[in-house]
Amino acid sequence: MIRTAVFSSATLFLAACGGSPEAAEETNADRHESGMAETRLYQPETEVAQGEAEVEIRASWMRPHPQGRDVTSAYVVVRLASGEEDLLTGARIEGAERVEMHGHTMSADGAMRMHEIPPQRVGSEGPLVFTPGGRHLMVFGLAPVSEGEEVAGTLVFQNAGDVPVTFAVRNMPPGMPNDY
Ligand SMILES: [Cu+2]
Repeated sequence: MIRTAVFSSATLFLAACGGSPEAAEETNADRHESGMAETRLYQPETEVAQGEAEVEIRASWMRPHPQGRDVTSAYVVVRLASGEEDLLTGARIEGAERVEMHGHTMSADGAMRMHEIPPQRVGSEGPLVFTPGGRHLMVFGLAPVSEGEEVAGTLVFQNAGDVPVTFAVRNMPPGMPNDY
């Protein structure tokens, strides 16, 4: 029994992280749950020092809406360009009702679920990555977008303030590693 459980967990994890075009973000969009026993894969609530900071935004893109849905996901990579550290506190997207920062966790039974995550730190140790199967921006109430369009938005940082971002609508992630 134990072997079976471990195997299914590993399979689910790979499925969620394998860059499948039908990423779990969209198909599970209605299944936001919280308060369950889970493995925490993302930074907990954190605080960063007040100060000057500049950030660099790369690889910002958004998936076309799944047919008949008004929820989609967007991704971005944030690097600290100067300063000690910063905190991404939220995001806005033009025309969207709201944007939430989400992550996935694996529950005790091996199921991957997504949930809202707290503000995320970016420091000099490496980029803060939003990517399929991991952190993502959940975009609610935006009129459907299609491959090739661009959508304007804003990332909100504690130290760097409001930083404009353009999300390219595309089915596949931008190439790696150059875009990161
Ligand atoms: Cu989500």
